[in-house]
Amino acid sequence: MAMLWALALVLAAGLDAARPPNILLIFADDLGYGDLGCYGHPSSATPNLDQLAAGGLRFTDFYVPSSLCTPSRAALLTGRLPVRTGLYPGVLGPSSRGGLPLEEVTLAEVLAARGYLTGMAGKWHLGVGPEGTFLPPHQGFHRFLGIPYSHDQGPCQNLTCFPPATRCDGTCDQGLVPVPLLANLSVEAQPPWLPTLEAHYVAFARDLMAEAQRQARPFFLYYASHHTHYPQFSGQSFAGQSGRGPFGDSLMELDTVVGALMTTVGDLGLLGETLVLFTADNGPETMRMSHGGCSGLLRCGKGTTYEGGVREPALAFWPGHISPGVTHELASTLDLLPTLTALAGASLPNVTLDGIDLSPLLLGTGKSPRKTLFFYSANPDEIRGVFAVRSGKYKAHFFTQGSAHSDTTPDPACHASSPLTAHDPPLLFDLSKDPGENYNLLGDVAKVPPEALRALKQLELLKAQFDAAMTFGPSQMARGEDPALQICCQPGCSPQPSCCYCPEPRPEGRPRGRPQPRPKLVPKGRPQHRPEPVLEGRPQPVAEGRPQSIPIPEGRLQLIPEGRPEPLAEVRPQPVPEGRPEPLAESRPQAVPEGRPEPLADSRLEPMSEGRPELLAEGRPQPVPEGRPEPLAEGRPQPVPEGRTEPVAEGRPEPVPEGRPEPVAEGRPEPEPVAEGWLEPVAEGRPQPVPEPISEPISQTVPEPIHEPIPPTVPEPIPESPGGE
Ligand SMILES: [Ca+2]
Ligand SMILES: [Ca+2]
Repeated sequence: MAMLWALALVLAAGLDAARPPNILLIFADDLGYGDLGCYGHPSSATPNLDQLAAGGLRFTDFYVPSSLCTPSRAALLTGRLPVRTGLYPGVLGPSSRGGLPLEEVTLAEVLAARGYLTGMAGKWHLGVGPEGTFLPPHQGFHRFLGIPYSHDQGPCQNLTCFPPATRCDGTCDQGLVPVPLLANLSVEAQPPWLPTLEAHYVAFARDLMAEAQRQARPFFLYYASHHTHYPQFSGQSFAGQSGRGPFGDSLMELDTVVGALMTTVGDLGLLGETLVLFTADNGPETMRMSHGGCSGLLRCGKGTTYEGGVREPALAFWPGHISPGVTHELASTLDLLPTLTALAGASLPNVTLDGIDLSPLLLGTGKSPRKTLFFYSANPDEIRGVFAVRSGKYKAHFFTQGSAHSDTTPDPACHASSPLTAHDPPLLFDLSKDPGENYNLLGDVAKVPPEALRALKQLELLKAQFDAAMTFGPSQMARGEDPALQICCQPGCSPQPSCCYCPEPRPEGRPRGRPQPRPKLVPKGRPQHRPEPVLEGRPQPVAEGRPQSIPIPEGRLQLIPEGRPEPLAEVRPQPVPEGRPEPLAESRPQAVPEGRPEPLADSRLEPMSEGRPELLAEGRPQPVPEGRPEPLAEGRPQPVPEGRTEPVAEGRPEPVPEGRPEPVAEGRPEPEPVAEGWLEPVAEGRPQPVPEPISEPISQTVPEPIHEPIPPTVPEPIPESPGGE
């Protein structure tokens, strides 16, 4: 034991002197506690995540504070409960006026101030606002490529979710513009081609990591995958391949993305210097039945404060620093900001935090300082306060309410038909004996063990104290909606919203086995993107003097200049005054009744520059890099271009209404995520055991169909969506 302590202290001491670790934070969407192979799912294909679990720390009692997208993401990035930051009730939509208040200090801002190169790929869902004021570039992310909300928050019923031609099934939100793919503050496509979306993100991630290494800076990459939120989608390599239907295919692509990211980290020689975290924003949406996730043995799912809604799979991987194992200590996404701040040697924002520094738990120097967890409903109010409290192994439900998201489970308490119910005395469960919350300890008053009565009193006291001390921030959702805030790739076009349609072309069928020419992202005469790297297991070598990643064509704006390291630990996030309402702009356009779209004010959005729309036109223009495609690593059998956004043709005809076919780009092969061999030996001198090489090369994760693959074209009946959460 003494030796272990000494070792841990050496490691901990070494952290201070060493460069701050790179941080790769992978966040899944609507993924349940029971969905991964390493959490017991019998038919999920998640070899890369399972490998992270085998070589890292796997949490059994890791939570999110809210079981919906927007509030959970706000908590992740701020370390503060969503009721403080105003991200309640429900979630933000494409027309929402509100967003994560800019004065909130995000993890990206904390780490950027420490000198990190910060980037985000994927789903934001913390607001768009007028002129994109709430988007990630305004919250500390140097680079952003993603969709600003859920990918079902736009018409998607005519989109292809699985190649070659399987439509997205079920219902999607109606009456809105197609979901846009944004690069920083510019619209890349509306909608993007979903089957290659994650490949775009991986290419973005590779660029970010390589660029950080070139600049000798640590990176913070927040990879917020759309998987496994409804509607499920994937690239061709996974369609019908998982053996678990569309959900499994989507999850399989997510897992391969993890492998591709880890391969990049490994090939850059950064495995020992990179802390990798994986978790998800809320429990499974069981209303999708087999197309949704699985909370395993836990009760209910998304939208509820039962365990299935708020307990998530979570993995922490950092060879040489985090010992492989399983922990039953309590932890929360709220804790990531203080934990990562400590590990990075950065400064905490001067605000009330709900998170706790868990670095002793991660580094093996102590137990989790977290002893309690408080859970609000999807529609919290100050009168009722927290719905449920966990302290140690006991959890009390003072209020419960079902949710449409958790429909179709065998337990009617999960369903939307289960009304808001006060419990006095509360429902009390011993989660160590009964993680499924099946047996209320107070159900039979005559048989209540004294220990449970003591726990009850403690939990009641915790709730009373917590509710009394909590001050809700003003609700951002209460600011309402303004249809004119919907993003449009052709600002000022008419009629809206149907003219806001600049789809990414559909790739042709992917020829296998021979090199394909890389497609141009923009026509001749326009600023050229560097073609994105291939989504394969091996990153391109980082050549000296390599051009900047993510080139931004002329007219694009980069909010934070790159290419120069930021001063370390000088800039401190400003304190956030709490409880200060954000005043509504008086000049805000009035909301328009639904169904009657109002043309966007011309002054709001910049006119498109050469057919490329921008949301914002201020800041600093980014020079066009001298970028040129990097050569693919030798021996790569097949350079796979990326099927990237084709710009909107000028003078494009009026968009076609529903049922219009998606455009086809000739000869545009589809990127195929491949990840292989990312688990390489850690740098010499690392005391930590290194996980065994993965048994199966992930390049072959296009597996043989397990048993009977479900034809992706056979849709299951999907209930109506409550929409966009
Ligand atoms: Ca979610
Ligand atoms: Ca901020």
